[in-house]
Amino acid sequence: KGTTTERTFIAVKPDGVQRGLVGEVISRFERRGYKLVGLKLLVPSKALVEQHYGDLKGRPFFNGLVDYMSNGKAPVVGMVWQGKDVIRQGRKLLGATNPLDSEPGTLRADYCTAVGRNCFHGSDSHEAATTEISLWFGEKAVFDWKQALEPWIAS
Ligand code: DGT
Ligand code: DGI
Repeated sequence: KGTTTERTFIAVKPDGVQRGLVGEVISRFERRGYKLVGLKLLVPSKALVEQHYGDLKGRPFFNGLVDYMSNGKAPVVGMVWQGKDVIRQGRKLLGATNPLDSEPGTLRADYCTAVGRNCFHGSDSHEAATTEISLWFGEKAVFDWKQALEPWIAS
C-alpha cells in the first residue's frame, strides 16, 4: 500500500468519450506523475458491466446504467494507472460520484452535472482495483515499464 506498485482502474464512460474527455483524463494523471500501464477502447458486454457494477444490482438505475455502458452508442476507454497512492488520488482527481458534491477543480466538477452522466469511473479500494483490473484487462494486458522520472516523482 502506498508504494509505487499500487495500481487503479480508471474508465472514461461513454458520455465522457462523447464529450471528448479521454485526453483530459490522461493529461491530468500524467501531469500528476502517474504511469500509464494499461489502455484499451472497447464496448463492454452487458455481462462485464453487470459484474463491474455488481454492488449496485437491484438499485433503480441499475438497468439503465448497464444499458448505457454497454449499448455501443459510444465505447468505454479503460486505463490502468500506477503510482504512489494512485487509488485514493485517482478518486480525488475524479471528484465525488455526484457532481453536486464534487469539489471545484476535479474532473466531475469541471465537466459534469448529473450523477447518471458522471463520465468517469475510478476504483474505490485496493480490493476493487484488483478485481476491476483483472475483469477489464487481465494481467497480460497490463504492461509495467521503467518510468525514467520515477525517482524524481516519489521516493
Ligand atoms: P439516467 O441513468 O441518467 O438515464 O437516469 P434516469 O433519469 O433515466 O433515471 P434512473 O437513473 O432512475 O433510471 C435509469 C434507467 O433505468 C431508466 O431509463 C429506466 C431504468 N429503470 C429505472 N428503474 C427501473 C426498474 O425498477 N426496473 C427496470 N427494469 N428498469 C428501471
Ligand atoms: O464508484 P462511484 O462511481 O463513485 O460510485 P457508485 O459505485 O456508488 O456508483 C457507480 C455509478 O452508478 C456512478 O458512477 C453513477 C451511477 N449512479 C450512482 N448513483 C446513481 C447513479 N446513477 C443514477 N442515474 N442515479 C443514481 O442515484
